[in-house]
Amino acid sequence: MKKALITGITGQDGAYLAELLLSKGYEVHGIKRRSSLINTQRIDHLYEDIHEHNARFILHYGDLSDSTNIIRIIQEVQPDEIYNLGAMSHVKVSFDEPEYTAQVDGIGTLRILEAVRLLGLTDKTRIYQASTSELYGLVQAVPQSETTPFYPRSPYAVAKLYGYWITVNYREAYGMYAVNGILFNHESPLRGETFVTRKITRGVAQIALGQQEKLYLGNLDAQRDWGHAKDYVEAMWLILQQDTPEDYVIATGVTTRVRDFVRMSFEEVGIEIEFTGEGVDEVGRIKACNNPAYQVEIGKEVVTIDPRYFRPTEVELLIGDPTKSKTKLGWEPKYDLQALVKDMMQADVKLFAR
Ligand code: NDP
Ligand code: GDR
Repeated sequence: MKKALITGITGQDGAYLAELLLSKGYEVHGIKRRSSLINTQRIDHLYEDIHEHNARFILHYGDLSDSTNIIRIIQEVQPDEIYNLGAMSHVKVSFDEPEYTAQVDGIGTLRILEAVRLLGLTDKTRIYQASTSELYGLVQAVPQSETTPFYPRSPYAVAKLYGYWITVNYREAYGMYAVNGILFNHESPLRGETFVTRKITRGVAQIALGQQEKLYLGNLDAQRDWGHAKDYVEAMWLILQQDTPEDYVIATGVTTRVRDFVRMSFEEVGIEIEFTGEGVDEVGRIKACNNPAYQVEIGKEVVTIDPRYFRPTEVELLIGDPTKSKTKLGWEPKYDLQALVKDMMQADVKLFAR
């Protein structure tokens, strides 16, 4: 039985990846942080009592800022595959916590690589590093591929740049199977509540149900290449199953503005929205409602710009070129944006209707 170790198992991707690997027959180990409240909601359905024989889902307390802890867990588990998904993953928050972000997202990656090397596991353990389209930052060329130059625009992206290159360096220096998946934005009903897509689908569901007045957002012009996390964890696994270790872009190749994601989310519940005004004065109002289940007021302002959500330096346009992953990995996403919005909206309407 293959053993996988996932850092960031309590996060969106960790939860979907754990589910996928369990379905493939892996023994799955995950690193979770100690917190004052239970933080395992996304993986509770996978939990198995460790007192039972043959439990295939095992959690370990740990933190990417603690080398000794990382070394001990890797030594104990002796994993065939490590998926390093743990990170302070919020771009805006990284401007408030730049040093911590560097420690965890940058040096944390080094801690994993170095632990595998020190423990003599370089021939056994394959390592996946969760790299990001945020590396491209300020647009150099589109669509962005494995050969597009990087220009990171946040402490998060700069820390991930270190993670990217130290992974490449350990591969080249020590012959390790250590690879980067350069994943573009991927979302799901499990997405953290403060990322823009989930903030929108939660807000729209609550506005439709009469539980919230309006949605405050930042830059509506930003363009993102959004896919579904379920599809993207399949790609992570494929990236570690190849004969030669290489880095891959994972994306849909389609980009959409934040404003249009808002529009599509309202449409999903039968509400038409109209945007007027410019810059910080732009607002979104309800134009029509074709769903008798919702008593919304036509003309009501439901989207307002709040500059507090602007970033000191923004990434305006991301659109990935998935040619290499399609041809070499045979990877194709099953969800398009419409199907993603539908999945998220249905889940949030259900959540708030309860
Ligand atoms: P989440 O924010 O949902 O999950 C992050 C995970 O990392 C959580 O389990 C979190 O634990 C854990 N974590 C945070 N800090 C530490 C730490 N100091 N030590 C150990 N674990 C820690 O992110 P996603 O699941 O969306 O993303 C997974 C990875 O992929 C991240 O590295 C992210 O940067 C990267 N990525 C994500 C993309 C996306 O669109 N989702 C695109 C490209 C890259 P806790 O639950 O306790 O907070
Ligand atoms: P991103 O995701 O920064 O791309 O990083 P996020 O959803 O936070 O922002 C996407 C775009 O939407 C704009 N935006 C807002 N963003 C948030 N969070 N809240 C708002 O109210 C809001 N209004 C507009 C942002 O300015 C931005 O342009 C995500 C994370 O998962 C990273 O970890 C990952 O590496 C990248 O995706 C790929």
